[in-house]
Amino acid sequence: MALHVDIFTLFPEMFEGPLTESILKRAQEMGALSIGLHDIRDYTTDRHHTADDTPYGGGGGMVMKVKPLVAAIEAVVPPGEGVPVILLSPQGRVFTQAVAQELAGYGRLALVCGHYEGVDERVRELVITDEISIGDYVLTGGELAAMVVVDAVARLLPGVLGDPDAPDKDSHAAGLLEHPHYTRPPQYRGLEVPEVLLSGHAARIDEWRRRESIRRTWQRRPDLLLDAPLTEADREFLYTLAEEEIKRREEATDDEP
Ligand code: 4FV
Repeated sequence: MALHVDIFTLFPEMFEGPLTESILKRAQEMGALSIGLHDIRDYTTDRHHTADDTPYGGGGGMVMKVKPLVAAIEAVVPPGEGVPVILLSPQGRVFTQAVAQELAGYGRLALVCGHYEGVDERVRELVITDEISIGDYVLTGGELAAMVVVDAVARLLPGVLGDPDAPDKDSHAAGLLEHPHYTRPPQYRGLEVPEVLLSGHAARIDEWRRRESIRRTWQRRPDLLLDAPLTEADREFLYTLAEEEIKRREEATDDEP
């Protein structure tokens, strides 16, 4: 199913590069993805095209005005069709591969990019149906977050990635981090490509990749292992990693004076 994404922003030109290169460009050319860029300032009614104002209650910074934003969204997003209207903000639910897969199931999405201190709260009450954060840090605007969401969702659309199975092999797609990748040359500065990858033995290669995914997840994101779908063989391998770690620590304490 093709996906149409409307993006509401005060800086539409920021989207030039990311949406007009590489995979996102091809996704649009092949009709899997279409983007509507909407300048919120076009929906202001005063001659200065004012889209932000000082906060009630004082305090520094500016707040995006409710009227231009609501006018823009109501002019573009058809009401009652269940189109998610997503505000990008640090207060949103955290964006993950699972959320990307969820959003890739829609035919239409609307992304709202805040700026300055944020948007007037009545925007949330009147038109926002969902709120997403790309991480626990503060950006200057929601534009980069919107690009991240469009990129992660677009590559899940049928036919966008050359290898249709690629999304299923993604880091996080299977709840684990991805295994190491290698390509030519077979040796570089004395570093060899693991023999198994040159063996042509598909089953042994898959087993090696599964183990390396588990090893990397154990080393870097053990928290992911709690929810990852693991086979009995995966658990067996994890126990060996845990035993190795325990032995390593025991030896480390033995060596201490
Ligand atoms: C953000 C995030 C984010 C907050 C104030 C824009 C900024 C400014 N958006 N994930 N993290 N937004 O920091 O999505 O309005």
